Amino acid sequence: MTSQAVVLVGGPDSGKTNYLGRLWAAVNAGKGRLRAARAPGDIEYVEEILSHLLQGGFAPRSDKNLETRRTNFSVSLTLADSATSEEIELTVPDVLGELWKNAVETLEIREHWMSKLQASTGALLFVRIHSDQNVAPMDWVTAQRILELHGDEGDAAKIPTQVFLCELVRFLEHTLIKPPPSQRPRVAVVVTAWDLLDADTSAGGPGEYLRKQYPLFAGRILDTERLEVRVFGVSIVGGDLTDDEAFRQSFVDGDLLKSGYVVSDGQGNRERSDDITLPVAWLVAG
Ligand SMILES: Nc1nc2c(ncn2[C@@H]2O[C@H](COP(=O)(O)OP(=O)(O)O)[C@@H](O)[C@H]2O)c(=O)[nH]1
Ligand SMILES: [Mg+2]
Repeated sequence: MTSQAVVLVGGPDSGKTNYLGRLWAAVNAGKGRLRAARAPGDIEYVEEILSHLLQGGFAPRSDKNLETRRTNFSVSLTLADSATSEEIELTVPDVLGELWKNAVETLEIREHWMSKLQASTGALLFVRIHSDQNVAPMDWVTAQRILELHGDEGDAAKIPTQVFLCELVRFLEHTLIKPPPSQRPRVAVVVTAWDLLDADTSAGGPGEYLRKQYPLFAGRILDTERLEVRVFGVSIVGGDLTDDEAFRQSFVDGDLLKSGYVVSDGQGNRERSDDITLPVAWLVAG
């Protein structure tokens, strides 16, 4: 048995925790491409996230119990259609998005997480639609005005989201290890809260969404020669539990395992699947 480790990276509020909870529901039920090889050591953590979803709400970022948890969550997974019994270890460092934010802002990453990254062959990189933590790049005039008002502090000091994402790609380029025999490490860019998009934008697909919203980042992931990158759009339950009461009600009355979907840019047209494990399955399928 060999084992591969993949990590979850992304800024605060990018959808990591909620995706993990939904992913756990799917791998535990064993219906998707990826299945749990056995129960994780720290099952309470994912069960707690899941219980929020089952009660009809996203796991809140303000939940101190979840956010201050310092466990290094990991679960062993296997591929349903694989002939071998190869196990894949999914590792979630710290779960605190602030870690990645600090790493980019200070160009420093704690030794412990550095070694986690250096032991991983792939990563899920999260970016969320309509997050209030997203920072748009400023045009020159606005930047100038903010500088006049606030000096070096305030919004002018914030790193635009797409610059942040490019920096994370750079981290991954320099740390992820090649999976055997000699392929490039894979990075699945997961665009979360896909359900929040209007029909037109959604129809364009996740690649097109990134090109419009974060052109610098979209170009960066096309250019990289060290990584193999694929973009996915994900809605963990298929709608918005926060602001859409009608959806929330129908979701609570329905089946969590039948909710949610993944979109990806296929061969010329868009592919949609109800298997929420797909981005991780693609990472490890090799
Ligand atoms: N509409 C919608 N919102 C989502 C989805 N996934 C996450 N969110 C929102 O994103 C917020 C942050 O998610 P969280 O998992 O806490 O992000 P983290 O800080 O990266 O762990 C949640 O509170 C939800 O409001 C989704 O699939 N659909
Ligand atoms: Mg979180």
